[in-house]
Amino acid sequence: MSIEALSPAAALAKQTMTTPSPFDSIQGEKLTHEQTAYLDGFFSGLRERGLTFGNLAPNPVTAAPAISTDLIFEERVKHELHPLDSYPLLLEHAAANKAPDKENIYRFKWHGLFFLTPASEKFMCRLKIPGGVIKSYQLREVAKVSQELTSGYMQITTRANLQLRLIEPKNTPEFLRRIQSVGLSSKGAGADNIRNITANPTAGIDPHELIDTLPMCQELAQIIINDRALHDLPRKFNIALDGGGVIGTVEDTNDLGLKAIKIEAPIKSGETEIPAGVYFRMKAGGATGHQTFANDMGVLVKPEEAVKVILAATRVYIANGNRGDRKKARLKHLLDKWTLEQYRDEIEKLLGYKLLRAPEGLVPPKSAEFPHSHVGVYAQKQRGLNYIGVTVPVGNITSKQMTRLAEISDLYGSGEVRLTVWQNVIIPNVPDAYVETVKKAVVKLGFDWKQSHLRSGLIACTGNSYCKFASSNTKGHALELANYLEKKLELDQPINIHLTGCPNSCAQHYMGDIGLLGTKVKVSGETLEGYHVCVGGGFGDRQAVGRQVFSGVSFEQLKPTLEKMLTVYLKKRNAGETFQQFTTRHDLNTLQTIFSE
Ligand code: SRM
Ligand code: SF4
Repeated sequence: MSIEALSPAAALAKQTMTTPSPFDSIQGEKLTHEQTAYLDGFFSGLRERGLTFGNLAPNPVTAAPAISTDLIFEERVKHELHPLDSYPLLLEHAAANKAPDKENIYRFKWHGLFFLTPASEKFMCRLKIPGGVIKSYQLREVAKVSQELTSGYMQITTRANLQLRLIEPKNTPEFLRRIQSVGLSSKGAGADNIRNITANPTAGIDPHELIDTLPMCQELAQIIINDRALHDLPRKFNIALDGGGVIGTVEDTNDLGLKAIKIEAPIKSGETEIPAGVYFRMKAGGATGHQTFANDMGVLVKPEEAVKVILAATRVYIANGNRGDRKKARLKHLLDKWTLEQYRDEIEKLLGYKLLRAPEGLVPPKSAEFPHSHVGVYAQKQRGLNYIGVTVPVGNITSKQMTRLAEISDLYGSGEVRLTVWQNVIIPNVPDAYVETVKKAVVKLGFDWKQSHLRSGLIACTGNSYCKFASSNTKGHALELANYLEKKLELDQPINIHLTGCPNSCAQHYMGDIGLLGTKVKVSGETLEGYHVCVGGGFGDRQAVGRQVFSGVSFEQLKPTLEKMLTVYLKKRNAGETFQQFTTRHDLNTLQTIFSE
């Protein structure tokens, strides 16, 4: 009879009834109280199943739950202890205020914590802020935490996110507790995880958008944080959702990028009639550091199935991505091996149904004309309300500035701020009557709401102040360049300048009008910080991988080089021609010649 079939009292009696163990010592050693209790329980269990000790056969020899010796470092570390289970280790490190070893450096990235060695024996924490939407109470607490436990300043990242740094090991539990207490998270912000999901920074307020992508973005983020299987990918994975407004998300640089289009009237795709409405085009395999944009998968995804389809596409990657070679592990590499059709078929197998095929010749959605038209004051779809795009120089923001930003958004907006992938911010929901006040407040803060053709699209990765990969001081150089160029020339069109400190391309230099890739340069026997110079990159409708026009230019030399390039462009361009168009219509030799004359 099973215990469940007994009355509660009888079941309790049976559970507590034990069969004493026949042993009181092992190899002459008297058993301890715990050992006796354990063995009593063991023999009671046998009796319960009608067995005696003599009935027991040794366990068949089975293969250990294979931690293959062939596993590469990262996969082995994940198998030995799932990084999401490493919190007790984090507590241990905190208690001793000690630096993690190589394995735990890797595991702690699942908590968003990056150990900054050799730059510093402290942590940087990357948060996750789906869609870049952050509330004033969150800004305030992050600012306070930054002041009390970190360096006192933060960076807005190229995934519309925040990073704080110089957190001592002993402060990591308090840091995490405090950011979590205001509904923020850093779980899965680094390593083999789905990174911060981006959406249009003007989602829900852009008068031109086809669909508000924020609800999808937030639903997706919520599912991910609650699914352990989505925290063990072969490599990093980027997802972006674009609702088709004027301010994009650079979705084509992501592993998965969805962009909304509108089908005005029913349209035939093979035998199927596709009703009019809004759909997403899905692109896959972007990784600009590998000089690859995402490719269109030829399907139309209905908004109501978008989350499901994205999750299926992610799971197919999880199951099939390369876990043996980190350099060939991105979705892009899987798609180099597979066709896009094969990837689509595998996604459909998981979904259990076929996706709508995009009809041949369906015009792809148009992107924003200029990538940084988000800076300035713009009317929202909600009458009488405006969003104000603000340039934050290379994304650096102090805790004082952040607190004031929270205050401005509370006083004159809706207590919300949007972070952008251009390392800037947008203050939404400002009534007409408050626009002038906000403009003044922003300037007083040390930021600018005025569109600057040079500064609004100036992006720089962390650089060598903290990143071990960096060859140069990208953020510092970016600001110096802007100061220099502003004095020398006046642009009448926006030009994006992206500076990355190494080929990892965190600031996506290949998609800048001008892309600068950090390198070391030897000048008269001296090693200096410098850059390779690319031109003509772009994304969306202007999608192009920049071409390297000069290599190894020292930073001091870079200033007059860029001045010359821009001056030549202003002088020699055709009417209305953008810098990208101008550089694209010349071959590299010609560009080198005219830029050096
Ligand atoms: Fe990145 C690694 C900073 C966006 C490609 N990135 C790093 C590390 C963690 C270096 C490290 O492993 O120690 C950098 C931390 C430095 C620090 O202390 O701040 C770092 N990446 C950044 C950020 C902060 C740059 C910024 O200034 O904004 C961006 C954080 C985004 C976020 O909030 O999640 C950042 N990194 C990107 C992007 C752009 C994007 O994701 O949209 C890319 C290129 C696009 C792409 O998908 O490849 C990017 N980071 C990399 C790579 C190369 C990955 C590859 O497949 O080749 C690495 C190295 C790696 O993963 O092994 C890397
Ligand atoms: Fe560091 Fe290189 Fe990324 Fe810059 S591009 S943050 S140097 S990894």
